[in-house]
Amino acid sequence: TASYETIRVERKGRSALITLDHPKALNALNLQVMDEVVTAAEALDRDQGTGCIVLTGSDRAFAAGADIKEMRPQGYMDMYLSDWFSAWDRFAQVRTPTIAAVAGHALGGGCELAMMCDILLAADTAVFGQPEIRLGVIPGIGGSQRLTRAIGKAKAMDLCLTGRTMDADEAERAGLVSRIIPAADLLTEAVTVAETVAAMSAPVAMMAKEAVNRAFETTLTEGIRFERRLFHAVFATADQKEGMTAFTEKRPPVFTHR
Ligand code: CO8
Repeated sequence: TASYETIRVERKGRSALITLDHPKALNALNLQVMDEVVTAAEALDRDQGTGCIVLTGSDRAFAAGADIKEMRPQGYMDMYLSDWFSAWDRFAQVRTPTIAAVAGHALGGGCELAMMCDILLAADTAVFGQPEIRLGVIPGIGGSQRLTRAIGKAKAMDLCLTGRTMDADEAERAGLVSRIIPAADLLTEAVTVAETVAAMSAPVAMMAKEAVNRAFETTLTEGIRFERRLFHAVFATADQKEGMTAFTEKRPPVFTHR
């Protein structure tokens, strides 16, 4: 596998773990981190042996935002011509299901990166926020859009305009995270969830992900039509036959992932 300087990549059966490992700046997301995370995630996505990807940070920080020191001297033309941070869109385009396992700070770009993942698991130590306004800027990796879709206008405005943070409990109540896990168990639990997802039919899991994500892009009528087309399509898979046969034979299914 490729060698990375700011992340670690491990395989565990059909699931994979990407750990942000840039502790000096609390995993601040600079251009190198972006490049490495996107490269690693796309490589795992291309590998049909990968059924789920977990993205995590350290106990102290998932990521404390985009790298402020790297951004500080940039001008508009630098940002515009390099299309600063646009490569993160490629992480969001990964078709394999992704899980963010968040402990500690998930601020600014860190919160935005966690929100790009399909399942967001929070340690009880997790802290979320879009504090960019305190730096004289606004969210730039999708925060104003994904946070608003996830938790609604009231809290999204509150967080983006005051820069205040919210703890794991508030994040769960608001619907940003699906589960809160004691910090000591976060990674074990995240890997268990990943293994559960990775044991499903890979194409069917991709279709489920695609169908849910469509809800954010389209009308209800079109979304339901999209879902129905995919639903019909799963009947072309060996895994549909296996799943339904295993049920009637009262045994666990063994998916071949196609
Ligand atoms: N960027 C660069 N360095 C950082 C960042 C960051 N986002 N966050 C922390 N660090 C560094 C600190 O500077 C410090 O370095 P040093 O030891 O060299 O001084 C080290 O990490 C440890 O941090 P602290 O000493 O501050 O640790 P504390 O535990 O006291 O505080 C906090 C932790 C509360 C997380 C604090 O570090 C903090 O407030 N960090 C900044 C959080 C923030 O504002 N994040 C938003 C960044 S802006 C952003 O994400 C915008 C994205 C949009 C860009 C769009 C472009 C198109």
